[in-house]
Amino acid sequence: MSDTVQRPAAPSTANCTPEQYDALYERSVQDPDGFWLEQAKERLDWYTAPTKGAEWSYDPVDIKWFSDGTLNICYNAVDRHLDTHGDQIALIFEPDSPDAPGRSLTYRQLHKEVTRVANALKAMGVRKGDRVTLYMPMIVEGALTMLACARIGAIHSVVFGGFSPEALAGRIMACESRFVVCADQGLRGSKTVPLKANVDAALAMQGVSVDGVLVFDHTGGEIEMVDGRDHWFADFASDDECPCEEMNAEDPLFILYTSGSTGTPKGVLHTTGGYALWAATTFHYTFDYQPGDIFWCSADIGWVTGHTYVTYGPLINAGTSLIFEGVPNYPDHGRFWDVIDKHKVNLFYTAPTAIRALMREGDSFVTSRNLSSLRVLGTVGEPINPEAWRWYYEVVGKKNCPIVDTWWQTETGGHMITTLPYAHDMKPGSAGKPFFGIQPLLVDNDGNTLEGATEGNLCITHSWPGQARTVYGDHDRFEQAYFSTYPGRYFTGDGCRRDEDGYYWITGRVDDVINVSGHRMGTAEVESALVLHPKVAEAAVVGYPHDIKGQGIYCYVTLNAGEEGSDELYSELRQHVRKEIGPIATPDHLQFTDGLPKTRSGKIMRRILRKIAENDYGSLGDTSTLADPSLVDRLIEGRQNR
Ligand code: 6R9
Repeated sequence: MSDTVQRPAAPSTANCTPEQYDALYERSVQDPDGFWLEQAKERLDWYTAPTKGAEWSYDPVDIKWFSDGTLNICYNAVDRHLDTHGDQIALIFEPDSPDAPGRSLTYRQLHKEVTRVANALKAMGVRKGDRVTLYMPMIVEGALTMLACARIGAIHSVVFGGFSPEALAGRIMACESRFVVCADQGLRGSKTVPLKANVDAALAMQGVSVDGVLVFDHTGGEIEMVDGRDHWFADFASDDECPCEEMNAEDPLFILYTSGSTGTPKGVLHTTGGYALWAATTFHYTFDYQPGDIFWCSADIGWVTGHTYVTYGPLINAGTSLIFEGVPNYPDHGRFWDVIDKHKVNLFYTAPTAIRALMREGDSFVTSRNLSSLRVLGTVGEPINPEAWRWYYEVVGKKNCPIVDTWWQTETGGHMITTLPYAHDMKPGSAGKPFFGIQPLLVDNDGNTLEGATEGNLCITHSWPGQARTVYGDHDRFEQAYFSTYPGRYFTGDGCRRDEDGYYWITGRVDDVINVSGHRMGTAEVESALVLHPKVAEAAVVGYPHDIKGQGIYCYVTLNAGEEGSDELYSELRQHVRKEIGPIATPDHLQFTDGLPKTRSGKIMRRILRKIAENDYGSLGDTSTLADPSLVDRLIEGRQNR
């Protein structure tokens, strides 16, 4: 049926052979507590080692791991390596422009810098349990600030630097954050990103106010500083002493906002011990991390991938993590490959959308580079089409590098389903096998368990250490969103096929979430942004297949009485969404319509809207229940394809 690509022979150093995978997986599901308590002691340093494993229930939802253990994740990522790895490079910074100076920090320097940032935060008044919002470019100071928060027990909430001031303000308010950390500006593809100006705009909005803003000088661009509120990092006295706060394993570590089917983004909350263990263990096994390896994850720290695999996973393992501020196509489409050659990257982790975009530019950008340092290649964020997989494997990896297609989510903390480099054969397009302790379950729409080779909705049964614990400030919403569709199970929102070899193939979201260039976007968020416009009466947003982005954003819009759709309004609405959410939410297509297809009870029939956006009219299904069946023809006629 599907072709299989053989795994490379396991080198003697391999972290996991096929036999070890089978034995460890078996043990991890037979005796989860024993297995994870053992891993917890092996991979982390504790002030008080835990004796309790999982204490969990999905009905009602209450999840704890290692609840009698205490530790500090910053200590685990930094301090404990000083004696053994003090002079090893911890972070490498590669700037946007290849001509600008880069930077690298040894573990000793990292320790010093993190301590300085932690002391600056304390001087601003940040205390254990406080929320601190980060709005940073991809520079080492982002990772430093995450670690500094963790060091003093503050909860970080990183907001992607591409989000608008409106989106930033919403996330500051939602977790009642009293502190913001930003840089003056960021740089992407030679363009500046006005981060501090966006913070100023966000803080000028009604209901938003903070006690302090910490600003890093990155570009030296012109910005305004508000007296008493804004502080340059450089103005704080450098003080190298700052003890790590002893945290309970279940103390909150971070909040990260992510899109769901309904409403505003949810503040997914992760706690300290379980998350640290999940980051450490998955990084070790999935990438077959070996001491001395240079690891590069191209994700922004504004996403969970950046949290777990730019900052925490590599550093807890005493690895070297590369932070790249730029973009894949500046100054040309060979930039990624230049970065790999320059820093001799061994383990590279990126998204299918980047692979597809680079593949389109032809092989010469890759073949003109050396890339012989590469050993393992990873992908994340969305299903990878077999064609892009082949290109990554053959052209980038020269058939020498196993590919790990890692399926996971903000809510899962780290990898959940992935092949391991020397333990599993690969199937292009399949994420592969469950990670240790992960028990996937496929169910039909009524929640019935499906056995064997089958396709259904992907749930996870037993809890795992890296699992999110709640939605910050709204536990009901957490229960509602993930545990109510199929009671007693964690429902991922993804559809999935399991083949006869037990390999999992993620088919995409089955809810109203779309995946644009690997970024999760709730259709409801785009709809709310559209209806904020004074001329818009109603909006329905769906995803449709897009060659590069995976999915594009297609909006159906009805206007208020007396308003007419026009080219100007078309552009205005696209700009409007951009402003409300950020450039990643810019609609690809917008169709003005005199109505939306609704059932007689008033429910929008998105299935029909999706089919029309996909240009697939043959299978519209039953339209007889529509309040106005003739609308469908008008919608098809007005389909946008600009
Ligand atoms: C890590 C991350 C999660 C959603 C997830 C799924 C999609 C992620 C994937 C994948 C197929 C993979 N997804 N990895 N689909 N294959 N290897 O991306 O987190 O931003 O929360 O998105 O992304 O649909 O449900 P997040």
